[in-house]
This record gives sequence, structure tokens and C-alpha cells, in this order.
Amino acid sequence: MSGDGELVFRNICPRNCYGTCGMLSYVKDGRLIKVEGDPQHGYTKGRLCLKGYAYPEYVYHSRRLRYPLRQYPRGSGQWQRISWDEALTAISEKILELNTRYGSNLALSYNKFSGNLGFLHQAVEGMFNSFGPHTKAIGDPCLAAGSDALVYDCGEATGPDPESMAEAELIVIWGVNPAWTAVHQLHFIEKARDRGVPVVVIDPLFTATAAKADLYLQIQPGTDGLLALAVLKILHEEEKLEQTAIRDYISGWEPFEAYLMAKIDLEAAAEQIGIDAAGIRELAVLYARHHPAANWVGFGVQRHANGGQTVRAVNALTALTGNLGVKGGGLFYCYLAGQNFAQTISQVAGPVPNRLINFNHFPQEALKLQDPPLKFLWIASRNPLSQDPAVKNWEKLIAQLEMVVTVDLFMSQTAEKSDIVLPASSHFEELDLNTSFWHRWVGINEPAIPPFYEAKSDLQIARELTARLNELAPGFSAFPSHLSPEDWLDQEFTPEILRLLGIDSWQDLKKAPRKLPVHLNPWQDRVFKTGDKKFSLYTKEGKAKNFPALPRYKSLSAPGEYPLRLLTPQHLNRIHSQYSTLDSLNPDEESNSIEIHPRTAGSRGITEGDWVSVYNETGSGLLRARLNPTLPVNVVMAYQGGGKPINSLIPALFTDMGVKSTGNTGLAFYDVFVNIEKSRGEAHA
Ligand SMILES: Nc1nc2c(c(=O)[nH]1)N[C@H]1C(S)=C(S)[C@@H](COP(=O)(O)OP(=O)(O)OC[C@H]3O[C@@H](n4cnc5c(=O)[nH]c(N)nc54)[C@H](O)[C@@H]3O)O[C@H]1N2
Ligand SMILES: Nc1nc2c(c(=O)[nH]1)N[C@H]1C(S)=C(S)[C@@H](COP(=O)(O)OP(=O)(O)OC[C@H]3O[C@@H](n4cnc5c(=O)[nH]c(N)nc54)[C@H](O)[C@@H]3O)O[C@H]1N2
Ligand SMILES: [Mo]
Repeated sequence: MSGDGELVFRNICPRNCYGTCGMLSYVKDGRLIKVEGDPQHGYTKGRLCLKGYAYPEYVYHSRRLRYPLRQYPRGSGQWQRISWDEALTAISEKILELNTRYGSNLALSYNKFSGNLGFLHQAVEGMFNSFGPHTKAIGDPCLAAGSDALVYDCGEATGPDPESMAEAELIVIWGVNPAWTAVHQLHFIEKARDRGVPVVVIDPLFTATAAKADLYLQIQPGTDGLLALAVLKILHEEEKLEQTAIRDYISGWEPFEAYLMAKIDLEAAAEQIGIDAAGIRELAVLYARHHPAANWVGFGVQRHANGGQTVRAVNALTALTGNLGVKGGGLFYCYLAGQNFAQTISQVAGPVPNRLINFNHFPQEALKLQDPPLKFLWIASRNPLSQDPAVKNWEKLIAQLEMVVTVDLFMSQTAEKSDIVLPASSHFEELDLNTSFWHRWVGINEPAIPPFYEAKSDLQIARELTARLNELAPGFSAFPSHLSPEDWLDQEFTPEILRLLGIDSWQDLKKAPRKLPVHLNPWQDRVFKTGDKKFSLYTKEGKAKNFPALPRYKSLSAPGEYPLRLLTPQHLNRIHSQYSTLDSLNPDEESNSIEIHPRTAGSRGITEGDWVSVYNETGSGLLRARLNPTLPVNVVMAYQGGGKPINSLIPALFTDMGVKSTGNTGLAFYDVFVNIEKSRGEAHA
């Protein structure tokens, strides 16, 4: 309790973001009045991003969903408020009717990703598991190729504690924009800079992070692999590679060296990368002079057809310069700390022989299903009509489905196309456990305020829906609907986890988040979880999986009719499509723009503020031109999310890797080519 009858609670931001920030929420008379950073959180250290501070506006937003709604006919915009009782009965009756019609639950599926990454939101997976065999989507649209690159080379997708980046002597940021997407990491980067440590940023876009760099290399998208190989060739010729590493814990050096010497030519590489050879040499000099070097590989780097091989080339550079397993150095990509927990709620009823489809090709594959066709879809923590490639296919799929239920806090583009929309609670309204995909801090998210109107958590909805199903058809669901959120958390905190965290019970985390001291400096013993226990430059599995055994560079050129590369990175003030409703963060005038180099615009008669038509074989969209002289002339850029028609231009293109760690290849969101012309008419924006 602070002054004035205010109560203070600990929350954790559950968004799909590097920070997973510790927050303090101030509550008066049951109302969230202010959110601050939790100073006890050792990674986020009492600071939040703008989106975090704006949570009171988000929670009480006039457009937040209050009640269950039903739309008839679907897509008509004619919404009717219904009671939870009606909603649960209508959904249950449909599920049971489909089960009777087809003799199984294979006509049912769900699509869930990253709206809220809290553990108890895995109740959605648990609920579907409790129905027995159903249609399940496998894959990851975000990080698949890079994860596989780590698995092939190092035996597991892990990386050092990001706090240790502060101890690096050189920091090289390959395609990450932490000034926008991982703001807390800047603290650790700045700590190193205070000691004079050089920071390099490699990015086709001159980002806010690039603006801070000591050396900025503006490369052509998808060419990082070639850059890493060119640097390696220079270092090899100058005898600057770490010979003990090659001797003791790296395998495949001979074929790798042969490839480097035969195929990598500095001048030709510089041309393709789009920078001077001097820039490549400068980077090589930095690696030769400074040790340990931290290589941070962002997710943007692997959103390309050759994304996995690109990450493997940077892995090779890290290993051959002796930077793996050295405190302060290493390869930073991501580490899913949740894997240390049992995640029991997602595994209700044990393994189920599901009918599997590709998450990254969901509507296309779902449309092909027969015996039975897909008829029922549950959408939670997900806005595919904004975030998926080839969004038009979603409209086709929805047309064939008999019932679409979306659980969300807002009327997203996907909710708008649903039959039933159920209001989700915000994380301030529920208990949860949160870990990060980046740092090692673990926190409890306390319920701080009562649910907003009739909103319910995904867990509460799973409990009530499975109970209703079992009332109507005893034994239909094996979901233990009697278990409370506290019961589920009890199962996660095993004696081993409690010991590692240094606490007696999970309730202790209400006093402060704690750090899980695991994988802080992986590979410090230079033993890898690969077949021969060495770092693999040469991956035998590659051939069988359709990529070369060595991290070879493969170029990609623009098709003639669509000469401009479209990059659609993340926006500072959104998380994907989220927060676009917050006017204070996302003013209208920003939301429909595409950035173009003045020369590219000029050659098409386009000036600042003109409406332009952006098009390719997949689709088209009308956007407002913003001239940006810092872009490469052949690159145009529009931030994803925010209600733009951008994903209708993005085909479902796949990365080279991803199957091993996520079940399917990832998405090459950044290998998209378009053309642009000045639009004759004004957009009805
Ligand atoms: N504010 C904010 N923060 C976020 C998110 C958000 O939406 N908004 N989303 C979260 C999520 S889910 C994710 S996955 C992360 C993603 O965050 P990041 O890891 O930063 O990834 P991206 O924004 O996809 O791309 C980062 C940079 O990669 C560059 N890039 C594109 N292609 C290449 C290339 O071939 N080589 C190089 N060197 N650079 C390239 C882009 O220009 C961009 O500046 O951010 C998380 N944090
Ligand atoms: N063009 C382009 N597209 C991209 C990318 C890109 O770089 N370019 N990046 C891709 C990446 S990296 C990612 S991670 C994906 C993200 O794809 P999604 O996970 O679909 O992203 P969001 O837009 O964050 O949608 C999450 C939805 O969940 C809702 N939500 C929030 N909390 C809860 C909750 O507690 N319960 C329920 N039921 N719903 C909740 C939110 O309101 C929101 O509508 O997008 C991908 N799409
Ligand atoms: Mo992501």
C-alpha cells in the first residue's frame, strides 16, 4: 500500500517483445491509475517503453471489448451483445454437432500466437488437447530459421545472458533495431560504450540504432551471410582466426576453408553487399583488434529465403574468431527461458495424435483439408488478418468455416470477420507467470484490478467452455476445469525451480522478480550438443533438408516488373498490430505511409504526401508517400501492423530452415518485391 489508499501490484508485460518488463501498477478504488517500471527487475530496471506507460489508456480504452458479441451474417458488421451463457452454449453445441457429424474433432482447430505470452494463456492449447485429436497448426512465423541455424551449428538454440553484453569489447548488431524493439538492451550496450567499446550496426535501414553506431554498414537486404564470409576470408588471409578454436572445438574447417578461398572474392562481395570493400575491411579490423566480440543477430536478418544460412555464416564468424563461450562475447539471438518449466497446462491429456498443418501456411493448408474439412476455428492472442502473409487466403478460409470464434481485447481485423467475439481480460486482471525469450528474469503477474466489464482470461474461458461441453456431453473434455490459476502455478514451481530461483514458494515472486541462473554463458566448456560435440561449420543433415552443408551465400535478385524491395519492420509504438487503437501513440497521419528514396520517387513523378499504389503479384495497396533519403534507392519501407493493407502484398515465402526447432520453415517476410506508381485518385483513408 502506498499513500492515499493506493495499492501497488507487480505485473509483467506479456507482449511478444525482448523486454518482458517488470511493472508496478498503482490501483485506487479498483482502478488502474498509473504504471511504472519495477526497479526490482534486474533486466528492465524500473524503466518502461511508451507502450508500457500507456497501459491505463489501453485498459480503459473506449474501444475495448466489454461483452461477448455475435455477428450475423458474418462480416456484416451487425453485432449483437450476447451473454456468456449464450456464447458458451452456442460454441459448445457447434463443437458437439461437428463431432457427431464427422465422428471426430478433426474439423476443429485453433490459431494462436503472440498476443499474450503468459504461461496460463497456454490454456488454449490445453483446452484443444483435452478434446483429443484435432487439427493443430505447427510452426513459428517469427524466429524459425535462426533457431535452426543455432541448432545445426551449436546443437541448441540458446545464447548468453544479454546482460553480459555490457562486458563485450566489440558489439556488432546484425539487423536488430533495439532502440525501438529491445529498448532495455541499450542500457547494457551503453555500459560497454562508456568504456569506449565500438558498436557496429549492420542494417539496410538507417534506424534509430544505426544513428548511435560508431560504424554503420548499410547493406543490401539478405547479404549479411556474404559479409560475414568476406570478413572471414580477410581474417583468414591475415592469420587472425582463432587457431585453437579450429583445432579443438570446430568441425568442418577444411571444406569451409576451401569454399572461402575458391568462392569469396572481396570486390565482388562488396558489390553485391552494396558497400565499399573498405567497409568490409574496417569490420574485419574491428574483429581482429577487439575480443570478446558480441554478435547480436536480429530476427530481421533471418526473415529471408536464405535466412538460416545467413545466421549460420554469422555463427561461423563468431566461432572462428574465438568468441563462443567467452564472457561478454558470443552469439546473441534468443533463448526461450520458458523451456525450464514444465508448462503443464499446455499438455493436458498428454500427447495427442493430431492432424497437423503448417502454421505459416495456415489458410492454404486448411482449405485443402478433407475428411473432414475444417469447420470450426478458435482464434486467440492472434491477428492473422493483419499479420499473416497472403491475407486474402484467410478470407477464403473464413468463408468455408461454419464457426469462427475470436478472443481478443479489441475488435481486431480478425475479430471483425468472426461469428462470435469474446472479450479477453488484460494482464492487469489476471494471475500469470512470465518468462522472456531473451533475458533470464522470471516474474509473477498479479491480478491488480477486477476484470473490465465481462472480460475473462483465456484460462477462465477454457475452464468455462470445457465445463459447459462436459455438461452437454459428459466426458467430452479432459480439461481439469476445477483447477484455479494458483493451482496451475503450483505445478510449475518444482523444488528444482524454487531452488534455482532461491525462493520457498512462487508467492515470494510477488516481492520481486528473480533471475533464473541458467545458460548464462553457454559453451563456456566448448562442448556442443552436436553429433561430434563440436561447433559444426559443415552440417551433414543439410543436404537431406534442402540446404547446403556449408553456410553458402545465395543471392536473390528482384524480378524485373517489381524492382523495389519492401521491408516491413516493427514500429516503435506498436507490438505488431497491437496498440494501434491508442491515439496518443499512433496518430492517424502516420499510419498509412510508405517510405521511398527521393530518387526512386522522383523517377515516378511522386512527391512527398502523394497517394501511391504499391503492387505486386500478390496484391496491392494505397499508401501515402514519405520521402526518406537515408533508404537504399531500391528499398521501400512500411512499418507492419497499424491497420495498413501491407500484408496483402506479402506472399507466403518460406525460409530455408526452421523445421528442426519449430516443425516448419519460417517466413521470408523481407524478400518481398513491389512496384510503386503515383495514384490518380485520392485514397478514402
Ligand atoms: N516496438 C516494438 N518492439 C518489438 C516488436 C514490435 O512490433 N514493436 N515486436 C517484437 C517481436 S515479435 C520481434 S520478432 C522483435 C523483432 O525485432 P528485431 O529483431 O529488431 O527485428 P525486425 O524489426 O524484424 O528487424 C530489425 C531490423 O532488421 C533489418 N533487416 C531486414 N533485413 C535485413 C537483412 O537482410 N540484414 C540486416 N542486417 N538487417 C535486416 C530491418 O531493416 C530492421 O531494422 O521485436 C520485438 N519487439
Ligand atoms: N509484414 C510483416 N508481417 C509480420 C512480421 C513482419 O516483420 N512483417 N512479423 C511477424 C512476427 S515477428 C510476428 S511475432 C507476428 C505476430 O503476429 P500476432 O501474434 O498475430 O500479432 P499481434 O498483432 O500482436 O496480435 C495479437 C492479438 O492478440 C490480442 N491479445 C492480446 N492479449 C490477449 C490475451 O490475453 N488473450 C487473447 N485471446 N488475445 C490477446 C491482441 O489484441 C492482438 O489482436 O507477426 C508477423 N507478421
Ligand atoms: Mo516476432
